[in-house]
Amino acid sequence: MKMTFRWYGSGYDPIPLQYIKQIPGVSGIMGVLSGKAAGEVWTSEEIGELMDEVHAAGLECEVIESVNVHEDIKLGLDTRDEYIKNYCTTLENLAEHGVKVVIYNFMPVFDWLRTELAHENEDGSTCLYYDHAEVEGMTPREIVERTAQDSAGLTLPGWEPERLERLDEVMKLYEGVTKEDMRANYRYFLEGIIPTCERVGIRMAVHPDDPAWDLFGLPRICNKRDDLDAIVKMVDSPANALCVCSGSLGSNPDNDVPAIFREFGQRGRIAAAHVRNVKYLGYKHFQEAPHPSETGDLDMHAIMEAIYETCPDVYIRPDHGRMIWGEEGRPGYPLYDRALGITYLLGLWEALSKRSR
Ligand code: CS2
Ligand code: MN
Repeated sequence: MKMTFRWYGSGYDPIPLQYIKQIPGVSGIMGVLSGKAAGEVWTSEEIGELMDEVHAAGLECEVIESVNVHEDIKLGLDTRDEYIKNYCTTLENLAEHGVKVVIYNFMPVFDWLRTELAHENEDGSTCLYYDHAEVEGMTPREIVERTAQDSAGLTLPGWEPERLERLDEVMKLYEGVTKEDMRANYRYFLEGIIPTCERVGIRMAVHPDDPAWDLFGLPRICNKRDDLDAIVKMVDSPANALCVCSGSLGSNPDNDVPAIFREFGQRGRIAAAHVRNVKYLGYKHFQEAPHPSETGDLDMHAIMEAIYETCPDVYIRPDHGRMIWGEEGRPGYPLYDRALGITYLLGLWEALSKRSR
């Protein structure tokens, strides 16, 4: 297992690499070129600059999160071949610089979605929060505008301005696109990129839909066990793998998160894991909780045990955190609470490893 930390790059992430290096047990970051629009090639030179900076801080960057998939690929438009070609070039360039895993998602239009980015808790901390009843009363544009307003001037993953400029147009393009169509488009994408991955030694790790249910009538096809099963079967290669995210799948109490880790770990199809906790507040209504089991509804010990026993070589990160101790920054991606999460997860890991000896 390698413990990592998501980092958006200088000028995009308020957290200095040196602070990440100071968290005990962190081997590296999950990095990204934040300035890149979906569909653009990441050049070897640009990737090299990121790597030099990260390595100079004494950290590794073996995982990229994310190389975003252009909407035309998800929609199956004629222009997709060009974007798939670019994606392959980016993968080749990343491999040249030692990247082993690329996390991505295949969510239509949005990445993760919340109704509040700074929900106030009694203890004065704030967290990400979601209430479906509220979403049902809003248009996609309204939720996008609210999110942009609440994000402290920083762009959140999946909410890049160039993507959102086209929001109405893209929502229209999705009209009539069924889940079956979406699966066919997904398979086409995988068939286009997995041979390159196999050749250059990269594993693709798809991140599940967050929250784990349908939204605005969009064809979401990655939010339960059977979806993950269908995806890994589309192209049966270890390079076609998963990034299992406990908090995303766990937003839906019908998903048995430890069992999902165990099954796909045993099948050799988990390349990365996001490990965080959620607290259920009602039907399709939750907030993000601190990492320890006792503060939320997921059994974090059972999750870490499933990872330990079935896929001990994965890259892990604590995913999101609350804002505590007066920290200001990118909602969901604070330093302090994610560092606490790491320490807790490493504590579970040490206990698991010593007990099994
Ligand atoms: C992640 C997602 O940090 C996060 O919230 O869980 O944004 C994830 O990085 C993307 O969906 C992967 O493409
Ligand atoms: Mn996640």
